[in-house]
Amino acid sequence: MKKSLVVIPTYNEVESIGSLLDELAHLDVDVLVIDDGSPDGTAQICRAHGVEVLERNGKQGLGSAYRAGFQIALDRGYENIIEMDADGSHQVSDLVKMMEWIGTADLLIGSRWVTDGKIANWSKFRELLSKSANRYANIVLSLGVADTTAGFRIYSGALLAKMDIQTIASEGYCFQIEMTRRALARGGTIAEIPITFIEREHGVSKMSFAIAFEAVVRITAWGFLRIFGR
Ligand SMILES: Nc1nc2c(ncn2[C@@H]2O[C@H](COP(=O)(O)OP(=O)(O)OP(=O)(O)O)[C@@H](O)[C@H]2O)c(=O)[nH]1
Ligand SMILES: [Mg+2]
Repeated sequence: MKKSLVVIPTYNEVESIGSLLDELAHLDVDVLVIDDGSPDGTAQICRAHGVEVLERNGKQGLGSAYRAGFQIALDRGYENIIEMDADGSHQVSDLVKMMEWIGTADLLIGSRWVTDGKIANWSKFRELLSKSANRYANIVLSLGVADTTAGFRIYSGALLAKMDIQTIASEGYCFQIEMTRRALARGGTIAEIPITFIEREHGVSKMSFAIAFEAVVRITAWGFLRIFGR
């Protein structure tokens, strides 16, 4: 067993998963794919690459996929737990840079919205949506993190073990914001490392109105709880 586990949630990523796994094979990491019964055969591709797949019945959401994958990582005692998308948005070359910072903070975030962070292929609308969500979360929750919705991260096992991940309720990209809050609440330190985020060229986005709506509702509710105490 290696020290680091890369947890990759997948739903219909047959066009991009193979090349990602090929690149990860050069790194000193184990890989675990959480596939929600992708009808396109994503899981078969992973197994053909010799990669372990947790296959679940039907699409159960990103949050639930990460909870399942993180629990396995903790049970096995990995020192570093890495999360990464399978759609080509997160690059292995950036992961290599992020891994150089292991040990300097409990949570390393591959960030689009710090100096030298970049985005490619994104519509102005998606850029505005992401920036607005981050700005709103920071105003309401004072997180002090430029990219709280980022899904490209390295958690130390020690921090993740303290985070009671099974009680994280969010399902969409709000999951990332809730995990950021929880990390800070448990005394975790956070550092952001600039990455180049490339919007998917293949496959279908799972971003939806429901996912954005969940974030607005939850952030607002957490903001009220902060102001009125709990
Ligand atoms: N296991 C599992 N994986 C999921 C689910 N929803 C999305 N994913 C995966 O999570 C990663 C991020 O999902 P994306 O569709 O890229 O979502 P996004 O990054 O917010 O939106 P786009 O990049 O615009 O498509 C990808 O690897 C998806 O395949 C799900 O319900 N279950
Ligand atoms: Mg994506």
